[in-house]
Amino acid sequence: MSLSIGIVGLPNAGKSTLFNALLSRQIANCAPYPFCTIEPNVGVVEVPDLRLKVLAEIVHTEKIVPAIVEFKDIAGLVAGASKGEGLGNKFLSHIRESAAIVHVLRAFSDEKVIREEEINPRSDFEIIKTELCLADLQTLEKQREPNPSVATKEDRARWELVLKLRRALEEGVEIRKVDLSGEEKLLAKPFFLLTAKPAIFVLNVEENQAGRTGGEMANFWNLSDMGEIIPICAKVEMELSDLSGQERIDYQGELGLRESGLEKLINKGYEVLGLQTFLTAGEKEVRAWTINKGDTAPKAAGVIHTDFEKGFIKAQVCSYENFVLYKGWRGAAEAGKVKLEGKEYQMREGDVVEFKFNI
Ligand SMILES: Nc1nc2c(ncn2[C@@H]2O[C@H](COP(=O)(O)OP(=O)(O)O)[C@@H](O)[C@H]2O)c(=O)[nH]1
Ligand SMILES: [Mg+2]
Repeated sequence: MSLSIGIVGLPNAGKSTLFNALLSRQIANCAPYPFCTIEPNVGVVEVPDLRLKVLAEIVHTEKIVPAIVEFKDIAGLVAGASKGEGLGNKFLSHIRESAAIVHVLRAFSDEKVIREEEINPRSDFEIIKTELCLADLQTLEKQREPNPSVATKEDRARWELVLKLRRALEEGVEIRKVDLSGEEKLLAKPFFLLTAKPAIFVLNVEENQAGRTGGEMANFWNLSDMGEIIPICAKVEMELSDLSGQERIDYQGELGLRESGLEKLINKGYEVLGLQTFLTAGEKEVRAWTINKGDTAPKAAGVIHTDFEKGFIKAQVCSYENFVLYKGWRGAAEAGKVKLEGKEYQMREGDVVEFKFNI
């Protein structure tokens, strides 16, 4: 399952600074994560989840394995990039491989960090958006009208969709903002459109604005219509990542930061990927597993081990809340809060699960 989030933005927006701050949280040992690939521009970080510690206390284990997300530092997006300017089209394939996009928008002024025009995150985003829309248009312009004498109903629906998406892009509307039916979404999937991907906006703000809310900063820069805005001072995050324990807490306090910007970003990133978590809690370890929303119990079992999916019999399921309230499997079972679910069961966020299988 691809959990990768691409970091994009104009040069000197602070992408690499933010990425390096994330890297300081990179998990050193990838062994428990079968999907994990570490490359120079990829940072694999754990998703902070307070539930895991609570579960670990209940089942008396020391070992906690959180869910992970990957961030990728993608350089090379400049005006004209879709036509081959700068690093050309290379960045496109990196974005295409990402499941979601973080846009880093510069809102700090620092004369040491070169920039020709006045600071303007809105117009910076417009430049990026234009390039991504143009790249998507190029993709769709490769599609050809089906021959009416042999076209199936689906072929015709796909062509109608291509025309609809092209119209949107020509007006500068990203595909993620276009109203699509479930069927249209399925038809659009194989085009791997860049502007269809979920997006989050990191506003790289001045040091003294790091504690401001997303709403305040979005109002200030006129970005309210864009989506989720996370104000982060990348430089501060970089400094914070060099500190440990109490020093970090003290410095965060001085800056008026309740939560580190990185934590907000990681959690938000995980959320926009459209994923959900289920939990396992045994003596060996407590662990968060990542599945797609709507996945069934056998699918979830398959994330742990492919054999578990094939040999799936039942899932013993308890909600996280009940598991905590009744202090573990036995108490929850006595209270009638543990259910045996079959193949059709759709997993819910925070289910604590034990799979019964036959291999
Ligand atoms: N003052 C200030 N400088 C920053 C901040 N974030 C990044 N920089 C500086 O801006 C320059 C470009 O940052 P970098 O992360 O390399 O940008 P990238 O081109 O988007 O990867 C570097 O000199 C950073 O130290 C920030 O929040 N405040
Ligand atoms: Mg960079």
